[in-house]
Amino acid sequence: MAAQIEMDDTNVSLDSLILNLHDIQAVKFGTFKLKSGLTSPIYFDLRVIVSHPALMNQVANLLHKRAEDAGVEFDSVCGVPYTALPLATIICSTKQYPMLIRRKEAKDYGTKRLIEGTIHPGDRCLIVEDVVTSGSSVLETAEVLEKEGLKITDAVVLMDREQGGRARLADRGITLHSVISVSRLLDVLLKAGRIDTATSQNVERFIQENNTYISKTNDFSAPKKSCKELSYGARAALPDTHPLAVRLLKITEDKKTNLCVSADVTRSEELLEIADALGPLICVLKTHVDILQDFTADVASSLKELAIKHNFLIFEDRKFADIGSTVKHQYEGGLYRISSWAHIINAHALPGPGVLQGLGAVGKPLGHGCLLIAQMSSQGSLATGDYTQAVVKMAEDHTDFVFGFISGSKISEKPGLVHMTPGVQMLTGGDGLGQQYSSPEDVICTKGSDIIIVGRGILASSDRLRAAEEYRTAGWQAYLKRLSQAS
Ligand code: 5BU
Repeated sequence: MAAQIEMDDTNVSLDSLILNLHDIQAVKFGTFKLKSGLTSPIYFDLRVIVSHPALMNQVANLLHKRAEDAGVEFDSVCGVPYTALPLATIICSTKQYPMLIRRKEAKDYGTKRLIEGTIHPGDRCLIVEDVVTSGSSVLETAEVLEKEGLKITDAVVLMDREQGGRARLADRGITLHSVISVSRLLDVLLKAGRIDTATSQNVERFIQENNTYISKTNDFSAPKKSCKELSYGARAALPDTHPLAVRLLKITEDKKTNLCVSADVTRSEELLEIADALGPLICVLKTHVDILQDFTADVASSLKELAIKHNFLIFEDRKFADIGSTVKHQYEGGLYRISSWAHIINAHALPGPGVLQGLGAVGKPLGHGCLLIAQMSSQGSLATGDYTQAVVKMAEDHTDFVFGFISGSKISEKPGLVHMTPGVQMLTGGDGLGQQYSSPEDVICTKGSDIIIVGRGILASSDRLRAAEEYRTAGWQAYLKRLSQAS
C-alpha cells in the first residue's frame, strides 16, 4: 500500500514539476532551429534550472526515484556533461553514491584522463541525462565509461522526447528510464490551460514524424504507419474476419474501450473483484491462471458470469509452446481446463504449425481463438526480424483459428487480424526485470496496434478504477487520433 501511495505522490509532484519547468521557460513552444537542422515546435532548455535550487533538488530526487522504482542496481553515477552534471552531483551527495565525471575533452597536460573519479572496472554506472532525443549523447558517455571497464546497463533521463532515443539505446543494451514523456508534458500543460489543442497536436505530429531511429534488433519499439485505416466497427463487418475478432472489435466499438487489463494477482477473490469493478471499462480481461494460489472450477464459472455481465472476453495468457499433442492436453485438461472458460489464448509459433493444429482441435469447435506471439515487450527478446515475419505468415495461413497477434506494433496489413500489445504504462521505462513500457498513445497511434494490455500501470494504483479510466481514455483518444490522421 505504501508503494501505491508513493506512486500517487509521484504523479502529483510530476504534474507540478511540469508546470514549474514551464514557468521558468525550461520548456518553450514556438519555432526553434535544432542542432540537427530541423525546425521544432518545442524546445527544452534545462540549463536554466541551475538558477532554481528547489527545482534542482526536485528533479534530482525524481531521477533517483525513477531508477529506484525500476529496480536499477548501480555502484556509481555519471552525468552527461554539462546540464546533467549538477543533477548527478545532488543524487550522489544526497544518496551517497560515488560520482564519476566525464570530461568532454581530455586534458592536454597531466593524466589526460577522460573520466575523473575512482574507477573500479566491472562496477555498474548509472548515466544521468536531462533530455534524450536520439540518445547519442548518452551513448557517447556510455562508450567512454565502457572503455574504462565500467558496465552501463541503464540511463535515467528527465525528459524523453520520444524520438527514437530509447530504441537506439535499447539496441546497445541500455535501458532508458524517463521521468517525463512528451505526451505527459503536453497533457498536463493542456489541462492547465498553458497551451492550446492546436499547439499540442502540432508538437505530437512533429515528434511522430521525426523519429530518429528504427530499432534493428527489437521491432517491438519500431513505429509502424498503417496504409489504410478502418474503424474497429468496419473491420468487424469484413467478411473474412474471424468470429472471435468480430466479437472483440464490436465490444471495443460498443464500449469505446481498447483496454485489456492484465489481472496479475495471486488470489481468486481479488481477481473476481477486479473483473467486476473494471469490467465496464475493458474489452478483455487477461489472466495468468497458474499464479493463483486458490483456483477452483467455481472461480472459472464466476469469471465467465462476470464476462457476460460486463461484456468482455477472457484471455488466458498461457503462451503455449509445445508439440500439438501436448498443447491439446494443456489447453483442455489438467487442473485449469482453460478451454472451458477462456475465449482467447496465445501461443508461440516456435514449434511450427502443429501447435495450432493441437490447440485448434480443442478451440475451434468452441468458437475460441488464438493470438500468435510475434514479438515480446521484454528487453533483448529474440522474437524479432525474420522470426516475426515468419509468425505473421503462419498467422495469415491459419486464420480459421488465429485471429491476431501479440506484438508491439501493427505487423500485418490484414484488417481482420487484431494486434494486442503488452508493456504499456503512462510513464515509459521498465520494471528492472526486462519489461519495457510504451505509452498508450505511442502503441495505438504511432505504432498502429489495436489493444493496450495494462497490468501494473493499473494494479499498482491506490485507485484502480480511476487508473483504468485514465488508460481507457488514453487508449481511446489515441485510436480516434489515428483514425483522424488517416482521413
Ligand atoms: P505489466 O504489469 O503491465 O508489465 O504486465 C504485463 C503483462 O503482459 C504480464 O502479465 C506479462 O506476462 C504479459 N506480457 C508481457 O508483458 N509482454 C509480452 O511480450 C507478453 C506478455 Br507475450
